[in-house]
Amino acid sequence: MIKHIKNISIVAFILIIGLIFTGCGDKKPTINVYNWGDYIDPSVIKDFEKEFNVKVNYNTFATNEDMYVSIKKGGTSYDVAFPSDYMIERMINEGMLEKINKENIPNLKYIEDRFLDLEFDPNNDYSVPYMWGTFGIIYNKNMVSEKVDSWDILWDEKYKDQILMLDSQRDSIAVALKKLGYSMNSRNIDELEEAKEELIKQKPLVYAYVGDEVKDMMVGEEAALAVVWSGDAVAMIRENDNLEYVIPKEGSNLWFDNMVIPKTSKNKELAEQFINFMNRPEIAARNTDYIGYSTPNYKAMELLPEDIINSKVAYPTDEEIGDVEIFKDPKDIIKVYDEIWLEIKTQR
Ligand code: N2P
Repeated sequence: MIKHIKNISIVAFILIIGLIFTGCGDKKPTINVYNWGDYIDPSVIKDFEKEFNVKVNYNTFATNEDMYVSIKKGGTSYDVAFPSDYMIERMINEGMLEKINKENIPNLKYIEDRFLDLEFDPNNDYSVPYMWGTFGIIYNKNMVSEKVDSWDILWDEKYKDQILMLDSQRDSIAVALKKLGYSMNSRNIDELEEAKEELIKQKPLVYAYVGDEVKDMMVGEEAALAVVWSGDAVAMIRENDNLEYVIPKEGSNLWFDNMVIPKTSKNKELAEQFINFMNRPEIAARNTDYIGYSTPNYKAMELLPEDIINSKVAYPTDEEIGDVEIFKDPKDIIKVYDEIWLEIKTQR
């Protein structure tokens, strides 16, 4: 009996050592990808791994600021990240990004011209378009009876505890600035101070400051009004047709999320292959269909169903989009933003 147990332990030992060794011997190249939550069709990652015989280590973030801090700290050596316009500008200025070799991104030819050579990266030396959109108010038609066309409604006492705000400093401060009639790129300390006071005044009405959970909450009718990014609005309206998305008349934000290669990358070639893959029309169409956001890839548009390409939320005309601003890097006044947000979040 004792001998038998001994034999079993030896076999187990050999098996464990064998497993450890096959694990170590698995020398598949790995790429570290850092993207927003709910911002890709997961099967696309699987397909990339299969086709290129690599492993994708995929992590997510909730705001540009969170992503910036993680990359700056440098814990994980990210190969591809998905920042927005103003954050790309900041990362370029701080020398955090690798130049992209466009010869390795032939699928750039599928990107509509209006998404290329934008101010934050004038020659697309550092970034390749992924998705774009606006932000606005989504509301439940059964819970809000009046016309929704102004940011003011988010300060209406009647909707106490029925309002969701984005847990994102740049976006929420922009909402307050626009409500006050100021530019969302204001560098005027008095205006920023006023925006802070507005958000402090609003806080008792706010049910929660949210990220991706906003979708379940609005679809589940837990709140009446929320500030959301347009693509999330598309996804929510698909699930609950009591919901409607509005770009308020005071104006809003037009944003662009592009793919970049941080200087931390240890596998630039694979990073470029990933970026190119994401702009293969069939892949871009699958991501777009899955997440609801707007693609800058015109060839992918041809593969999408009618209800998506005709969506006024995802693809508004110039008239429908109204008076929008693109965020700029706040540069030295970023400290003011950080302080304002901290003060709002720590208010009781
Ligand atoms: C989706 C993230 C949207 C990014 N969860 C908006 N820039």
